[in-house]
Amino acid sequence: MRGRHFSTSLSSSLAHSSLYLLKYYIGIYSMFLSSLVLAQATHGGNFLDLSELQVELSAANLQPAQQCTTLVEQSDPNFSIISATVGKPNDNTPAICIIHGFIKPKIQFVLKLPDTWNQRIYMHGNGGYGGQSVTGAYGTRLSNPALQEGFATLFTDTGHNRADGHNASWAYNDLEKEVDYGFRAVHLSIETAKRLIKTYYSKPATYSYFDGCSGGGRQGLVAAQRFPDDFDGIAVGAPFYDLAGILMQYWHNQKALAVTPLSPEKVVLLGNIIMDKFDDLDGLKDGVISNPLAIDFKPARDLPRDKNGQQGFTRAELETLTKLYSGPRLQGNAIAPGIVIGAELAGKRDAGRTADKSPRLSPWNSRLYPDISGYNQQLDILIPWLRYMAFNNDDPEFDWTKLDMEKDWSRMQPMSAIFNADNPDLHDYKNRGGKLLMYHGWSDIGVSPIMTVQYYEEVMRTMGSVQTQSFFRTFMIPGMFHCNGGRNVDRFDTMTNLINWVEAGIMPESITASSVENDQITRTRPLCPYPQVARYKGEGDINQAENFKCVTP
Ligand SMILES: [Ca+2]
Repeated sequence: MRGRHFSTSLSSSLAHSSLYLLKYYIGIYSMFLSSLVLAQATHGGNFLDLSELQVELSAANLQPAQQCTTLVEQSDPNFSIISATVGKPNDNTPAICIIHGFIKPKIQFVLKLPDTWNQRIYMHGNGGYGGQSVTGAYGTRLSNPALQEGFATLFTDTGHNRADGHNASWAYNDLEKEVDYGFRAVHLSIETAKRLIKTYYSKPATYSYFDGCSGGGRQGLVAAQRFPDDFDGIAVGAPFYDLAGILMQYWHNQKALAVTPLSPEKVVLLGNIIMDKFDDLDGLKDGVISNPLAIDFKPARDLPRDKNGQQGFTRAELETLTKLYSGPRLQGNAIAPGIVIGAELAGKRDAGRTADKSPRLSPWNSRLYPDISGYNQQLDILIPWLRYMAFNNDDPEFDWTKLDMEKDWSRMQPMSAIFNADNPDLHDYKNRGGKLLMYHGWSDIGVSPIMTVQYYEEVMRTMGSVQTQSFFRTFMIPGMFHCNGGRNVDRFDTMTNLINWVEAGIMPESITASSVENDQITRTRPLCPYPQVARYKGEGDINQAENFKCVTP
């Protein structure tokens, strides 16, 4: 089962890469790039470790109680069924009923109902600013593994179509779309789906699950905070949960780099010095900094000075680096953390831009500073947000270099109430029996892993750490980039662990993750529930999870 699933997803991702490459050459790359980067917002591995599942999914198998096509009669003043058709996505999936639904004002969803249904729902989230087509490859690819196991699957476009305009221009003077993207589309889609499911099978779903990374991680936290009844289990990856905070970090980074840029070679020098100095502080020199929070790094103190910048760093470069690692401040207070240490060097595999022909020296390339084609992900995400989403009054001409933090930070707060998912009070979700499994790569330059830890700490302060860990666990992945890729392991099955937790009461004490290259597993490591970290036992193969144990640092 493992081999079958893996090769299916691998070949489909290869097909995607070639398609994207082709589009790159026909010159629409700026639009496609943002969709590529954001479309990768998922980690690899869901439903790959089903052999470890402690419940038999198919034991609950149920057949439909009525004809698929009759579901078009289900429309009411709030929603409409555009179509209900029978289909079979591929050889591995059961025959399904595909419902294309519409909710006012502009929300679309696709609900897929298998002929042999395991009485569960699986909903996948959206990367970035949402807007992925409900009939497109993105939602299909992410839903198929669950469909194969008999889940009903659900995907929404979040109330707008990203093809209507580059990145966030759909949000121009459009509060309805902003609210739908913010929290309304996922909620109304799952509510409507539950109703349709009850009609189709004459029985409500026993369990519903949400799974998303990046923008999808934000949606998962929104569900737990605002709509605790929507899902029994939620997998949250690298949550983009505080837009203003994260994007002010981007702004701060880009301002510093605009004054004094760093060459790719200089970032490699930086990464090598950091690894030489700090790699073994976690007990193992393996090219991975396991706990960035334990590192005391001060560029001006720890890096070599060189007036000419050949063997070391100029004063101006050190100033830029100090800014990058310390983050934006307002009147002396941090409003977001700095970039994380340990994310300077490229990994064996990199989930960044495949269209980039330049050597991938560092994950900063194309994310923090422009790549060979001039693409800079942080500006690509920051600029449309400032123009169309950050303020009550949109200004399509807003110049990011003219932002005035003293004046503009407070102006961002009303819109943050729509998009943010930072409420640490999860009592309602806990009390209804919900389980939350969060993960984040420690070498994520896109969305700050430090902010994820800060949110989790805030929940523990609010609800008590023992209480929190009984329903909400966070797994930090050393060396992993944004949602996947990186210098260490990045393949793990959150869904199997989540289902075991929700349905069999088995709390995830650790999750075995692996690194896969050319279809071969080259490394396994345990992921540990925060604040625990995986520590090498001192002997045995460092590429085998069994030679590590979870300890409290
Ligand atoms: Ca290490």
